[in-house]
Amino acid sequence: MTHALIVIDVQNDFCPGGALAVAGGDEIVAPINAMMDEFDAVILTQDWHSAAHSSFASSHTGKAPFEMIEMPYGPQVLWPDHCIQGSHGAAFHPALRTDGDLILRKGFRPAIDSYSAFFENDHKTPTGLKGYLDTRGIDRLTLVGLATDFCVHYSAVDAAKLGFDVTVLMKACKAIDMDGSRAAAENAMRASGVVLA
Ligand code: VGL
Ligand code: ZN
Repeated sequence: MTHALIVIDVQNDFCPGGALAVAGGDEIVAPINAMMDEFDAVILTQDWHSAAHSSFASSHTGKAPFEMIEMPYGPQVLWPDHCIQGSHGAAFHPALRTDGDLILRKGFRPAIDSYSAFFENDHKTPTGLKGYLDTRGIDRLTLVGLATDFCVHYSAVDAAKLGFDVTVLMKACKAIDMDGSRAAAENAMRASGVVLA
């Protein structure tokens, strides 16, 4: 099998000091760097939002971060402004190796969020990653990064649905964990056939 490492959103805004900091987010950088050479391909994703993105609470009057809203494509958590295109917060953690094969940006369409590296939050609009993996003959994926319960979770479930052999390396992931989202994500990933290692 051809085995790719997919490093999800290891960006300043998801690390301590960032706008949507995940506790211990920076602790996974060294282990991720160390494992990169073991894979046939390394792909990094980058959350890459337009300013005033519709997933930001600040774009909706009277709404606060971490509230839910109903979008045309379904329920959406409202986030603090984060990972704005070209900002320091959107840059990869400075210690992360970025000498991988592909950097895939997502969440750049103002009207729709994209947790998954494969589909935007309507679960229909493709990012193009499947085509990239297929044309390179990659059939096995290991996912690491931030956050376990959002972008890693949705990417892993979509990857499994698309037929990839998927492992999430839990020790190289960190969760936001709002309202039990970490446990729910672990259950959903297992139910989709993702191996949690
Ligand atoms: C993420 C919330 C909003 C993530 C991205 O990378 O898990 N979470 N945008
Ligand atoms: Zn985001």
